Amino acid sequence: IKRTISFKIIVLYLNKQSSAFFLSPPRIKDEPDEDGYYTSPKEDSKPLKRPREEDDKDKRAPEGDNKKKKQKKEEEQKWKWWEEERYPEGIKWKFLEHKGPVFAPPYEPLPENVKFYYDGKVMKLSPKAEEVATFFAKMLDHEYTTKDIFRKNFFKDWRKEMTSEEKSTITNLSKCDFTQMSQYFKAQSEARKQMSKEEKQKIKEENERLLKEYGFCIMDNHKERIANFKIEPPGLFRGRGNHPKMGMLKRRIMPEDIIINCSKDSKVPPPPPGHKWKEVRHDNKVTWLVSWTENIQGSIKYIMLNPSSRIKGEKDWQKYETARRLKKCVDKIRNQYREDWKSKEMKVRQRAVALYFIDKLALRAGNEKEEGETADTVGCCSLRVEHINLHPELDGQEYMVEFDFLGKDSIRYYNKVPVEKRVFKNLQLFMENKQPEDDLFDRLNTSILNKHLQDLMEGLTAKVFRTYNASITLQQQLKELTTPDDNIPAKILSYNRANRAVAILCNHQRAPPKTFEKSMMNLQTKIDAKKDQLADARRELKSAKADAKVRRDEKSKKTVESKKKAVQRIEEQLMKLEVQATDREENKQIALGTSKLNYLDPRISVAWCKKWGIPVEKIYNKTQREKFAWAIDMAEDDYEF
Ligand SMILES: *[C@@H]1O[C@H](CO)[C@@H](O)[C@H](O)[C@H]1NC(C)=O
Ligand SMILES: *[C@@H]1O[C@H](CO)[C@@H](O)[C@H](O)[C@H]1NC(C)=O
Ligand SMILES: *[C@@H]1O[C@H](CO)[C@@H](O)[C@H](O)[C@H]1NC(C)=O
Ligand SMILES: *[C@@H]1O[C@H](CO)[C@@H](O)[C@H](O)[C@H]1NC(C)=O
Ligand SMILES: CC(=O)N[C@H]1CO[C@H](CO)[C@@H](O)[C@@H]1O
Repeated sequence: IKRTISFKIIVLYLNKQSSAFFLSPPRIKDEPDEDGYYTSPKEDSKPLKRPREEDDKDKRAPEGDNKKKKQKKEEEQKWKWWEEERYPEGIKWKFLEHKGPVFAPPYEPLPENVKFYYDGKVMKLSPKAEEVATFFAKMLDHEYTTKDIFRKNFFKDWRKEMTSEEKSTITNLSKCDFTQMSQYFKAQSEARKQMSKEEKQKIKEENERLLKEYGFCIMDNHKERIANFKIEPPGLFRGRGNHPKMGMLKRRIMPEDIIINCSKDSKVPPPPPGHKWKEVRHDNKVTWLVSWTENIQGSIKYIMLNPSSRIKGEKDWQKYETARRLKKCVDKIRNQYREDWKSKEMKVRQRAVALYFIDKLALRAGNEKEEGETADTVGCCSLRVEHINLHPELDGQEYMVEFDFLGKDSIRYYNKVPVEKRVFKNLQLFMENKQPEDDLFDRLNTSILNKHLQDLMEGLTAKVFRTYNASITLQQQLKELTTPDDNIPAKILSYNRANRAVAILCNHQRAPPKTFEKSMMNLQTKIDAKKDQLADARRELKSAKADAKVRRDEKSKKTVESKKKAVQRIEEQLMKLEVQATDREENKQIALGTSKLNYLDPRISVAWCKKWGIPVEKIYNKTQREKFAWAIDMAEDDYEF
């Protein structure tokens, strides 16, 4: 496909703030690739700082290797923002143009034959009441709809949408019969699964059209992918655990709720016909394009750029640079908190013990609850006396602390760790004369701790300790576990083991996937088949050898050689499958994704790949490669975190 760019109008304009000239974004006539991604055409980016040798090589490449060439071209066309100069602190962009959000499709009333019954009698609901009823009907099989809080909240909000007549009739949720509605939606979802190829294609094309129109913005001179340009449809709020607001109506978001952020000189997206935006602002100190306030928690929601964008990538990169700065001063910080364990001030002692936990156990600071999370989850500062048990001796070790509490996302943290004597004594002191539900660190809160961290190092938070420890642990583990003579599958197993060591450290557990047993069984079937195949191949080799002994001619020698190769090939395949099985078994209850995406400096992994000749595709999937494009391009094989 030849990519054509028609520069319809190229306007130079003066950017007053920086007194620099910028090219206004050219109109790009371009098709997205198979996955709906646009790549920035070469002409669209500033000249690269260091010309890359590969460019010349590519030009000399022989004809015919078209696929490879095309791939190479696309690679080149990706914008290497990391080779460009950064904007001054605080400035996020100079030009921003986008199309605004995609709203949820309007409500489609139910067909006439789908009936709702109240107290055994058919009742035709008004459109608004019907819409909210369908939200409940869609969840009918879920245990949520049996919970009292959920039902109470739903019923209260549903009644607000009813006409006064409906309100006076429908007074008891238990008398409402949503069965037909529920069956109708089940049939619809079944029908979607049975859709013909053509219908599926049509939906795919519509999604691609939306992505093409709304999924990208122009930020400065580049087309960048937007992460979440579709606004969530209305429905019933669930929340985690036993959220007190579960069942409440999550309103439909209208253009009148929407604040648009874009640059003054851009084409402001028009609101849908007959509507107005709440506000249009031009604030280049923020990175969001669209925001609104949701009605359940009153929190602000944003539409932002994809992780592959410059803005997100720079932030990610910076995060790892901060963690590397911690590496340089962590010894000093550790010496300091050790001193503070002896402080005369209780507040200082508590702070020092909390810091020790954050450093040693990668605990969160606390109060880092997910939006709307009201479950009883705690972090370091909010630990209560009931969350720890002190054992002067346990499992043959001295000064053991046993932790048991619910952390972020209600994931249980359970750990038994030996601590230093002074920490143990301090904990005994903090717990004296306290009730189980009292705060362990009563002189401490998250803001005090965070302030202290800032004083120790600029940009330091509890999370930086996590990032630092996760990354340094990965680097150490990779050094320890990689055996130079191993083949690629064995090396990848080592990589995954290193990654698992980190995930365990960060407490990233998961329930074994539902499909686990089945996929393990499938793999075992494959292994058994491979073993049979190997036995056959070995038998054939043996008889070929015997044959060759008798005949002693070239032909039978060749046969022996080829049989030998076949045995080797099957042995390798078998080994690969067995490694895969080991990997999967060890991974049963560990979620690698979170640490891979959020805590591990990707340059460590990339350097490891480069050093051992492992294709980076083996450790990062497409999404991850896009997010870490900066690291994949930058990190050399000798990168040290
Ligand atoms: C609501 O209806 C259910 C089922 O008919 C009944 O058991 C319950 O007593 C009713 N509640 C009230 C408050 O009328
Ligand atoms: C990382 O955390 C582990 C687990 O607590 C700890 O044993 C280790 O010392 C830490 N490593 C570094 C370098 O901070
Ligand atoms: C934390 O404690 C300090 C000092 O006691 C207090 O001023 C501050 O308001 C507290 N912050 C929070 C979030 O509780
Ligand atoms: C890549 O892995 C992440 C988990 O880290 C997953 O959420 C995502 O769907 C995967 N993407 C692709 C394209 O497989
Ligand atoms: C939703 C919202 O108002 N977000 C931000 C918009 O930008 C201003 C600064 O101009 C911030 O203060 C708001 O938080």
